[in-house]
Amino acid sequence: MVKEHLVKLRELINYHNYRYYVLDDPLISDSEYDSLIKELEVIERENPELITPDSPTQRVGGAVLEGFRTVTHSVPLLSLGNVFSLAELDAFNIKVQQTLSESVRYTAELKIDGLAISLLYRDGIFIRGATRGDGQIGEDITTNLRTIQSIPLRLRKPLTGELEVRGECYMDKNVFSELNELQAKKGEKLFANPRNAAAGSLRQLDPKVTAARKLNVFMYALGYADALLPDSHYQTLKWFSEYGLRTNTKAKLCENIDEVKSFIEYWMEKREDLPYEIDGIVIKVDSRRAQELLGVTAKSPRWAIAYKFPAVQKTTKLNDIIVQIGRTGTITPLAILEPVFIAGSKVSRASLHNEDNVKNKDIRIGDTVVIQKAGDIIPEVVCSLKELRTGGETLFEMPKNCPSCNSLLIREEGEVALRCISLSCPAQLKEGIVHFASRDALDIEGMGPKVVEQLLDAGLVNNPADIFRLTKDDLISLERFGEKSALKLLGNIAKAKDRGLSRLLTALGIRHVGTQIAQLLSQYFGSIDKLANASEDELASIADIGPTIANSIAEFFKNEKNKFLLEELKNLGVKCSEDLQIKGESLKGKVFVVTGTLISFGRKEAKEAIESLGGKVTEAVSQKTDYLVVGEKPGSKLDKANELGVTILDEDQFLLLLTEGGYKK
Ligand code: 3BA
Repeated sequence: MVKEHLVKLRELINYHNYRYYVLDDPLISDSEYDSLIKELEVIERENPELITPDSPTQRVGGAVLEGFRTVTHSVPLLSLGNVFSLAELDAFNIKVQQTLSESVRYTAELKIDGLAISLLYRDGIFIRGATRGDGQIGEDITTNLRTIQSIPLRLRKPLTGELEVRGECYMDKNVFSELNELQAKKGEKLFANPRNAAAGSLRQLDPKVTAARKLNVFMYALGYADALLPDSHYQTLKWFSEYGLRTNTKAKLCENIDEVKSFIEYWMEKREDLPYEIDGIVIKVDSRRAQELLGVTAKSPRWAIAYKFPAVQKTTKLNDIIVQIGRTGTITPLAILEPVFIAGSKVSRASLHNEDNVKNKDIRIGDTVVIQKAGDIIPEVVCSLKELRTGGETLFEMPKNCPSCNSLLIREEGEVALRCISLSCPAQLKEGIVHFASRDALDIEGMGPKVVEQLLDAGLVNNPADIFRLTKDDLISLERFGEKSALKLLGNIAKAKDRGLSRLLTALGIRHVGTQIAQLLSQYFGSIDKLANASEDELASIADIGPTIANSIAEFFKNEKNKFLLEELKNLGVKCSEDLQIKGESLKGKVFVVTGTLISFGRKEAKEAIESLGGKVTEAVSQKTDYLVVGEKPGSKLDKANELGVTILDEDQFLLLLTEGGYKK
């Protein structure tokens, strides 16, 4: 009785889910839908034995993962060739026509700017979802994909055997804007575009986070099916939809290449009106039989091509030009714009690169300017439209003094940029601290530009060391901080103490020392004291370190203020050395996986030993694995390694490899 009702209720919910997410044509209101879910939850709570994994209540699992396993795609996901002009598209069409010697129909589809995914169904139940990865091997992101409402946990029609479908996972433009507003409020890093936001959301180890990100999917390709599907790709898309898989309804079956071109031109105009970003149009030979005749090249099918749209440009008014002060005091001009939406995000600032660029392009305050956004790149001003000038425009001049600390700006010999060389410039301090806490440096989550500004304004932080003196009460005194968020940030600050020398060196922001040089110095010296005591000559004698870097490092450690800062950091318990000193390079570039119990090593020790000789240790066996080290009671990794032909080492052989490389315990 209860069971029958449950089955009916689930069917009803699935049906309305389908109406809403797949057909985009809901029959009931959100609150009616919510009350159905509530009812289901109540019945399941009272009858837990009746809960099934494909129940609509089972989308968000409880457990947080430690990492993602790898998945070998049974049919590789190919890549797509690109064309950038209609002429190139003609060339593609001619080649296709020649091979087929019959008229061809094409399906033209919007090219969604997201991430390719694969969904696997067995007997109609969703059993595994994966990223594309390199096309051969991807990551198992089943738990995250289950949280996406437009992915059915059970197909709408019975289907025996396996079905693997591919598509794109993406984030709607409005969801993206909301997410970034939230990130800004929390002082966390902003995503550059919806694509990055979707990627970041899929990579979450906690499925609850993914669930909150409201991702969406469109399915557009068949990977593998035991069942017989239509020969036409266009009909296959219809078939997907009937089975409950969401497809993009804008796809069009074109009788010839001219219809394809009209489709392209139409969507080039209208792309801004779509709720999601597209970066082109995908053109596919419609008949699967014809597709098979055409075949594939090394990595992409001969029967499909992507027509890529050019970078999006828009015009807007340039209201002002301000200057930005970088962490090292460089001054760069920045355009303040009348806000415009480009490809899903609001643009109100754009880079002008440097003073010479402003002069050469004759860009004036009050001009109407063309701005451009291409992929991941920050928006930039392309040019100004001189014919639209009214006469009220004003020329921009670089300031003589620093807008933050008022000290005289200087232009160093051989450099294009002006610089503020004051040691007590607040703007530089802010950028310096933001950098100190940033992801590649000490990686203090929750300490983005907004929070740093609050801390500086409140006088709680005057140098990087002050971060480690912050108390719960300090943080609670700030706007938007509660007990919980304060404790969380303090926890993150505590974690930052142990990041090790290499990250600390990056964080210090020594001129010309980025993450790579920092790593190199950290491996060479092992502790900050040894580095601080090295002479300029010694530094310059290290491979990859030239005289400019050597000089900059030496100067940094001579500076009294810096010496004091390092002393303070040390006293506050910040780790100034690197545990993992590379003792050799015999395993450089080699990838290891360890399985089973080793007698002479703990897991962690084995990992450190491998890393000390330049090797890398990963969790799962893949085609990238060079060695599988096998202890007692090995797991399924051994089978996998055998399957892939990975070299297998027993403990003796492993020890020999280490000692030959110069490893001593
Ligand atoms: N159709 C991306 N590849 C696509 C199946 C082929 C294909 C795409 C597509 C190879 C989109 C390359 C990665 C991949 C599944 C391989 C689309 C889109 N068709 N509509 C022809 O909208 N981004 N991407 N994905 N297999």
